[in-house]
Amino acid sequence: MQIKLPFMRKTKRATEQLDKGIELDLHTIPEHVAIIMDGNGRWAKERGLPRIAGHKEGMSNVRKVVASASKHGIKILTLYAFSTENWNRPKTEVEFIMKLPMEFLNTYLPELVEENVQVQTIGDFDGLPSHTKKAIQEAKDQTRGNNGLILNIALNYGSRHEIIRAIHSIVQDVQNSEISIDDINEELYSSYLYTNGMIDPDLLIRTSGEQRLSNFLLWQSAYTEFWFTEKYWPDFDEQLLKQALLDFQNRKRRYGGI
Ligand code: V07
Repeated sequence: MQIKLPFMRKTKRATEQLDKGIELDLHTIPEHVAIIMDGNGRWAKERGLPRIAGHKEGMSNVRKVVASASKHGIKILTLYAFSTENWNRPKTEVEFIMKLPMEFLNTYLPELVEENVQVQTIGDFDGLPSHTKKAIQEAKDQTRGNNGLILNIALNYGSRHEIIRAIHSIVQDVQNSEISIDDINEELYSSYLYTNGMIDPDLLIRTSGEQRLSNFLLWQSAYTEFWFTEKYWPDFDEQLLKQALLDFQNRKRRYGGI
């Protein structure tokens, strides 16, 4: 009979990594990683479960991936949790999803505070149900002073809406003489977006095999590296994140070579 001891498993894992010769370069970790967390419904369907079971599993995975991202020194993790288009889903599914921020924060907020994570959001916050807003506002308030990973949740977010909203504000500020037309440049325009003050994403990951942007961070991803995996979001783990980071670093190395 073979007895598995914890230290043996650890040694084996380290050896496998050494064998492959893969280790992350700590100096070129992407600062801002954005993820389209796709495939929760399909994950559930394959198990004969309702779609909402997939969303719930996806929620638990958010917690794990936040820990992995923080461990690898990522500064901003932007997660596409709910798009402006997602309101078209069945009412019961939307209602379930809108309870997830509350459920996530009831379960994990103390840990996030402990881990120095700061919670932020992008998207149309006013358009959310009041119980959802309340839970998130509480999380923002409790983590305001933290200076570790920024967990940036895209909620009721749509990039074209964000762009139009910015144009409205800019035109208004021109009319009020707060700015002049000549002030309008890329930097000023960026400051009118929800992502004001954040650097653009270095790496964008999409799970579940689709290879589109789906109205996510259109302006901000002008120079972003894209990375796709067939795996569904609930199955996206630290191993895969590491693979994405390694691929990102290899691409950067190649561009730097000439
Ligand atoms: C949502 C789970 C992940 C898969 C995609 C859709 C469903 C976590 C949050 C969350 C976490 C922190 C926070 C606010 C929200 C969340 C929504 C949906 C709307 F401050 N998972 N998750 N929010 N899903």
